[in-house]
Formats: sequence, C-alpha cells, structure tokens
Amino acid sequence: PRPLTVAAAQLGPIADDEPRASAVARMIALMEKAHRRGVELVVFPEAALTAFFPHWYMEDQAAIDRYFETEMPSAETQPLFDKARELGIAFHLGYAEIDGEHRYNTAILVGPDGTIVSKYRKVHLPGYRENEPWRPFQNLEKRYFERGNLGFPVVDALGGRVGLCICNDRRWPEVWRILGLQNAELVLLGYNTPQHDPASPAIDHLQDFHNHLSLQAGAYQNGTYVVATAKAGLEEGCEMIGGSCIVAPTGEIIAVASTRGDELVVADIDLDRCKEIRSNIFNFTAHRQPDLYTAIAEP
Ligand code: CDT
Repeated sequence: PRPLTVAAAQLGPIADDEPRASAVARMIALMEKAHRRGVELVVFPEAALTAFFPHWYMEDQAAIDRYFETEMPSAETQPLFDKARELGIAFHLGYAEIDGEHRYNTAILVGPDGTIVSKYRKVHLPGYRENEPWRPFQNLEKRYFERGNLGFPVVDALGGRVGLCICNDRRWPEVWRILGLQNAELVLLGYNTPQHDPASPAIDHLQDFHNHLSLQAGAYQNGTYVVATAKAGLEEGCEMIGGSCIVAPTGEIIAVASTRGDELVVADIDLDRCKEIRSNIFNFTAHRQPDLYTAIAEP
C-alpha cells in the first residue's frame, strides 16, 4: 500500500476588503487543524488569496492588478510556506499570477520542504471579455486571464503521480484523459462556482450535482483520486457552492464538506488502489482505440 492522508481545505467567502494576511491566517488555521489530524497534503481553492474578482467588471489595469501575485512566495504568503515546512505538510494553492505582461489563473503544488514542485496555468477560462450589465454578477475570466501555457502537468510527488487542473477544467473529459494518460493517481483542483448561472438559471439546482458528476466521472474513468476544494458561500453578492470533496478511483465520494465556510475535509487514501481500475476496466493499453478518437483533438 501507498497510504496518504489528504485534505480539502475549503474556504468560506473572502471579502473584497479582506487583506491577504487575513486569508493566509485562515489557511494557516486550517493547516494546523490538518496537522493535528495527521494530514500530509492540504488542498486550498482556486484564487485563494482574494475575492474571486472575475465576478465584477474593471477597466483600470492598476485596480485589476491588485488581485494578482507578482512573486510566489511573497511577503504575504511566506507565512503559509513557513508553516507548511514547519509541520512537514505539502499544499496546493490557487492564485492569480502576473508573469511580465502575462496574467494567468494559476495553481501550485508545494512539497513538505516548502519548494514548489508543480505549477499549472488554467486552460479552460469560462465566461467572456466585456461587461454584461444585465447580469447580477459577471464571469470575466477571459478578460482578466490568458490561456495557460504549461499544458496539464503530472509530476512524481508524495509517493505517487500528482496532476493539477483548475475549476472549469474539471467539466472537460479531455482534461481528465490527458492527466490519466500521464498516469495521474491524485488530481488536485480548486474551484469558485456560483450557485446561480444567469445564462442558464433553469439548472441552478444542479450546480452541486454537476460539480460532483464531473469529479466522480473524471476519477473513475481514469482510475485516479481527486481532491477538489471550493471557495464557498456568499462573496461580494455572489453565492458559491461548497461540496469540497475527496473522490476515490472507483468514483465514490469518500469525504465531503457539510458547510459553505472554512472547513477541513479529510480522508485516508491508498494510491495503490488506482491499479484496481487502471489494470482492469480502464486498462488503457488493452482497451483504448485512439485511432478512432482523432476528432477529439481537432478544432
Ligand atoms: N472559476 C470557474 O471556472 N468557474 C466556473 C463557472 C462556470 S459559470 C457556469 C465553473 O466551471 O465552475
């Protein structure tokens, strides 16, 4: 067996005027709780340091850039790195990143020694570029971020193969299969998902279902564990789903959040269990028929 104790560290809302230091303090409190429960990896949400600003329209670049990180760790995030190293805990963190003139929706995996061992920049950016004032809140990721340029990384870490994706990526089976083809055994992701979709309100009551449906299908069809973490609750007028969870390679949810606030969701997993799926029903070498899948990779 390859046992690992993992946690989704769900965050409740972060107010627009909440300093990064406060968000970091909340994350450190969850990390300390995780340590008391024997956790070795803590997964924080997408864009975990600030309110999810793509929910509103801005033109002034300086106003936009205050939500972005120019370095990681920074003075404000260093205490999180220090605490993780002190406790020997690995963590995943989502944040808005500026690299020169380029802006990305980014996630990193930090090892228990405090070094960054993997980095991903979000590929599937939902929404649109211009203000749509009829909406109660916006979905402007295409305005504020460029498409990521790091592919879909899977690295050797924590005794297994660890893959990253971010929020909307989880709805796309192609993402899961690209991670699966790299033998991912543990996929980490964060999300900010509104309860209400102004463009399709008839499916608002299915938002939690579609979240779990995507995670469970991705896990099962690729024989991988998933740790998926929300930023949840009512943030600057936008209610977001919770449902942070840990999914087994069988597709079963083995731990799930019960609130929309700061909450730690813990599970003991065994990375060797991925083989049950990947050696049998989803033995890619034995059963895939890629010559008949070419349309998937065409525009
Ligand atoms: N952050 C993010 O990617 N959110 C999107 C909102 C989609 S709007 C229907 C998501 O896929 O959850």
